[in-house]
Amino acid sequence: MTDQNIEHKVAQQTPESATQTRRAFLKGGVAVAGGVMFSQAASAGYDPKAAVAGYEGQKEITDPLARPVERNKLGYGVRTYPYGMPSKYEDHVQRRTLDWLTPDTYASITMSPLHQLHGIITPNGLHFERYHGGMPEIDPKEHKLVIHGLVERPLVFTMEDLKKFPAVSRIHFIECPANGAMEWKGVQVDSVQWTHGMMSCSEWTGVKLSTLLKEAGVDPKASWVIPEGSDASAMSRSIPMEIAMDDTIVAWAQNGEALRNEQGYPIRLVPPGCEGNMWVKHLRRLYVTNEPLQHREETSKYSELYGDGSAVRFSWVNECNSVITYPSPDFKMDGPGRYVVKGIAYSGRGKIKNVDITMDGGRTYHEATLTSHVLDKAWTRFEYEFDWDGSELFLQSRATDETGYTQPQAPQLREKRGTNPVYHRNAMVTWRVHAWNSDRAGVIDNVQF
Ligand SMILES: Nc1nc2c(c(=O)[nH]1)N[C@H]1C(S)=C(S)[C@@H](COP(=O)(O)O)O[C@H]1N2
Ligand SMILES: [Mo]
Repeated sequence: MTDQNIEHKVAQQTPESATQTRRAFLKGGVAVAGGVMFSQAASAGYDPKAAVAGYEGQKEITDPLARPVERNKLGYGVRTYPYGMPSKYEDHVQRRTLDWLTPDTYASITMSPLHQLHGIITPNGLHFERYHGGMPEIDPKEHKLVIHGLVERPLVFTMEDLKKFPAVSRIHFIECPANGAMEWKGVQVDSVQWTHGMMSCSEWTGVKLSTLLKEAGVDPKASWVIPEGSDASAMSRSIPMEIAMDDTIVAWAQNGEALRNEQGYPIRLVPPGCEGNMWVKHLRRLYVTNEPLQHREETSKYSELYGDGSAVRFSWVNECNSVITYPSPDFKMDGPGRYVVKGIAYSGRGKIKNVDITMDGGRTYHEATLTSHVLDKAWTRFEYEFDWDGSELFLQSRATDETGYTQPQAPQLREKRGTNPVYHRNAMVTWRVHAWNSDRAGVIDNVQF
């Protein structure tokens, strides 16, 4: 039996609907980009000699089985680069900053390119970054962590001491509660990197804070732990003892290597599910006390004003949220056909239970498939397949977490919070896909109801 016969047989056995689905996915790529089909020779069977001959006579390779150009010379000796970097063809994938967001370059907010990420782990070089007073560079040999205040035994740990304790490795997202803050009053930005890029997700390795606190012996009167960083901002927050004693980690590693400097080398606090500002970097001390911080910084910065004039002094947990990363405003639809909606869902209160997709701005919903591990307080990937008929869409995702909480529509959240808050904007965002027959065919905009 020749190869052609086999192909013929397979085609006959494949149900019509399955073949159509497969073709529909590729339609855009092959037809629009003028993709190359197998030549007669190639599909009849692979002949290496013919392929080489074909290559040598040609400037442009049209035969996908032709000998690759790379085979004509030796490659690089990889040992020249003891620390690997992404392919040079990926250098458009970068974390980025909006210059007008901070008054100077010491205060910085650099956001993760969510529309270019895959899976649930953020590569260390693409982790978002937030500093209030510039990044220090700390020698781990000199660095010490102090636990003091209401404890039986105040303790000082070197990095070596810390690493002698039993460690845990956990995958958790970190989100600045100001993620999305630019969008309270209306649409301001046109990329998911700007609407949601103040978050990332990593595997963090370190010792549980409860292990260290037990070592120091916490006074039963103590109800707060106040961490402080070594950098110019002396970053600190009031952390309730329950959070400190629960799943909080003092981490020295991120995705298998030492913390990046931007992430708080040599140690940072990791209080899973909590606001990014509690994840104190370059951690130098933990003050155990029965009173929360009194200084103006915390109450003026992190307290929340509500629309009705009331205020919440403390908030710790980031609510359930989600966003569609594809299709999103960095992309353009390439004609009617089959598409896969892709996105990220997460909750500071536990696991994601389900994600629903709407194409008509919330009139009808369809359940998405969760396509990654579903972990506690971690990014969870979802996908939803659909056939685009070319009509206008209002795409949104709506996540529900294991507590049963569902993220709100923007008007619902605005009713509760007004339009002046900064933090905890977890409303659904809307990507408007312009109709294929309109003058902005397939363009995708960030819009709001
Ligand atoms: N020492 C120190 N820790 C800090 C900060 C800081 O400026 N200094 N910024 C906080 C804020 S506001 C956020 S959102 C997170 C950001 O963590 P990342 O830079 O690792 O993404 O770090 C927190 N920890
Ligand atoms: Mo933050």
